[in-house]
Amino acid sequence: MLLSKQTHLEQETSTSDIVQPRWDIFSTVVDNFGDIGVCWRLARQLAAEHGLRVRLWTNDLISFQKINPEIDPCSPIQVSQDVEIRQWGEFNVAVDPADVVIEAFACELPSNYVDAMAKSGRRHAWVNLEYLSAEEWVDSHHGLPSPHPRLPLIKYFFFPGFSQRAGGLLVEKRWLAQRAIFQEAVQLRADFWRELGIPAPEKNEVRISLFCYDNNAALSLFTDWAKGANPVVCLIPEGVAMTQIDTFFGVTQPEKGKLFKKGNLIVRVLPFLEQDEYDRLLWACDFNFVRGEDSFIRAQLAARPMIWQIYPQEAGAHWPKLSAFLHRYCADLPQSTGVALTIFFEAWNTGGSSASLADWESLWMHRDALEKHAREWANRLIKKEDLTTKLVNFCNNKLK
Ligand code: TRH
Repeated sequence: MLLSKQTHLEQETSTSDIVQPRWDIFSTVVDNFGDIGVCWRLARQLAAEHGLRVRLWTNDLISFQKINPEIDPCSPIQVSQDVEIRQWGEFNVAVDPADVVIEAFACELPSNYVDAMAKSGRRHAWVNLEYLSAEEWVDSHHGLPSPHPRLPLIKYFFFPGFSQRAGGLLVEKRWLAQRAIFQEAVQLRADFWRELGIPAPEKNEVRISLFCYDNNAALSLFTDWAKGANPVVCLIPEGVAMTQIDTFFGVTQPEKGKLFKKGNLIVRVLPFLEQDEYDRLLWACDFNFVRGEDSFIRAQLAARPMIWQIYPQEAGAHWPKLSAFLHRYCADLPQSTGVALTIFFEAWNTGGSSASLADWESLWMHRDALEKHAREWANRLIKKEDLTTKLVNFCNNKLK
């Protein structure tokens, strides 16, 4: 796509390069959409808010296309939203390395690219962008160097996080202003629902988005919502909670566009949305279930109450991360609300396998406190220095 722009973006030395370092971001899709989701957000923000020239290397254009429909999966070099996108294969990274090199989530750079960095005769800021964690150890590990065992290169660890000392969170300034306007303007929200082909919320309805890993706790949630006092409309991206929709509604293959109803619950299966549209969905709903890393942060910035399903790791390594987040998030909640939220988070993350089930009514009775807290929490996050700004400053310092 737009190959003609490629020449403009080819990374040759020019006068502007002296003041504006060039960036390469490498991302591999292990599973799901979080890796490319985070890297795409970062790349766009670097280009849009910092005016930087960015190449984003990915091994999986098909997953990328799901969150950015502009992507042509057959095109190894293309430009989208001022970011040059390159397909990352063994053979095509024999390029002049950029000044700043981001290795996202320890994806391991191609050895010929690393050799080229060592031989370039220029300084490089080489950073491993780590997964997000709310744990305290992140503060002392953020920014640590790791000298290359063979070559005269140093890689630095950059840890996103919630504290002042950590690497911050991805917060897009251009987006924040739009979120505030969107949430104030009835007409904008009505237009959004119309474009999605969904009626605007009815009085007393609770509108909920649900993005999770395969999670049997969704069954008890569906049961609660179907029996509940208020109508619930639950919006689920295609491919998510399929087994639970099948089991609860007795359907096979719930496809996008389909609607299922039982008692006071309506479930609608949505197409996978473009990333910005998904952000809007989070802004528009009363409550969001999210997962992984990127939707987790988007839900917090949406200033709406949310439940997070953390990416499950072997030997339960994810539980301390979940507790560390809850410890921060619940610190300023009224005690009874914090307890109810913690119980729900834990039940949701055991996937219905523990004795306690995700009990919606016990959580939703705290609606007012949860909503107030969600607004305050979002404002607090927004006031902090964002990840992209911190990363730019960090890398500029390493280039000096
Ligand atoms: O897809 P995920 O489960 O990604 C995970 C996590 O990042 C996890 O930490 C990592 O180890 C694993 O991937 C490999 O959830 P996450 O992080 O929320 O990423 C989803 C992305 O998809 C996010 O950028 C939002 C985007 N998205 C859309 O663009 N449209 C949609 O309709 C939906 C539901 C999501």
